[in-house]
Amino acid sequence: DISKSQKDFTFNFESYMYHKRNSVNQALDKAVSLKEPKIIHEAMRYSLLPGGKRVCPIVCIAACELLGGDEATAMPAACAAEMIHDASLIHDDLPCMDNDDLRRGKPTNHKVYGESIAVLAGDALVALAFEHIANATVGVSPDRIVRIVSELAKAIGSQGAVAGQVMDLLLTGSSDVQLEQLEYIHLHKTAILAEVSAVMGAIVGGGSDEEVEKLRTFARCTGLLFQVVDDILDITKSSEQLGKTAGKDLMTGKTTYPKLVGLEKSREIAEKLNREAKEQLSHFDPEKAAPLLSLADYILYRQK
Ligand code: GRG
Repeated sequence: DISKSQKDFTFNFESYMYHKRNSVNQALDKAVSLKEPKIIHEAMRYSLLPGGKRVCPIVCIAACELLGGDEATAMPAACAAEMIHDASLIHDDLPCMDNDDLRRGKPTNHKVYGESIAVLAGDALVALAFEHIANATVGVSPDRIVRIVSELAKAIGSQGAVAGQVMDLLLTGSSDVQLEQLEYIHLHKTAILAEVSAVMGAIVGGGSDEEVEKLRTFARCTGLLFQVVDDILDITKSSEQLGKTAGKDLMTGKTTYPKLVGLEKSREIAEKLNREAKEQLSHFDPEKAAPLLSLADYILYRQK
């Protein structure tokens, strides 16, 4: 059927992302209004809006829609994922962590509001994420809501993002990081939020246990892929800029995939992760799976 296959190929990923990003931004604006005390809500809104790419919330919505749910059902969980993402960025930028001055092209939260407010803004965003899921999710059974609260809490705690961050801190400066350790850090620090976003979307979308696990694996592979491609771009971009073969990471001492296994093997790993991710969706209607399939390709082929 030519018209159907043409439709598959003409799925407009850029336009899909643009429209979903706008919906997410509107929902976040409403979810965090300027209440008293003003300064803390200002600090929360400063990091939340207008924000970054919104990949995690879009993954959450796309997973829900893939299983027949609608955007509104997934929106509170999608916003919660972004609140957690931004809280972790605020904390990660603090002087006691990465000590960064800039984030998304503007001064970091603590540069504007001071360290105490920045710590509290992160804490308040984490708390709000759970409050928002509990209060704003409509048309989902209580047992499914409890499941997503549990999934999200586990994903950010000492078995999840905190574990990834701790391992990263412990291994920073070490010249002997193994591939398994690097993968552990990326899976826990970075991939986990994409993973739980997909899982939450699948659960509120009414997915079976099997469907939820397929989406979990899809997002875990895609999240790790994001990091492998980041490492590859780091090295290829800086060698272009410097006209040398040594990438930026080689000078800063950061452990990366190309440094551990070489550029060619890193590309192979990236392609394998992309295939593994897409395989998870092979039993779904390709038209309905188009947003997530395109996302996995976009992450593999991105040039910046
Ligand atoms: C849950 C508050 C809390 C803390 C957990 C601080 C910490 C412990 C974890 C840090 C996790 C961290 C900073 C991971 C980096 C994630 C990452 C790849 C950020 C960049 O994501 P993009 O490119 O950014 O999606 P935009 O700006 O587009 O949103």
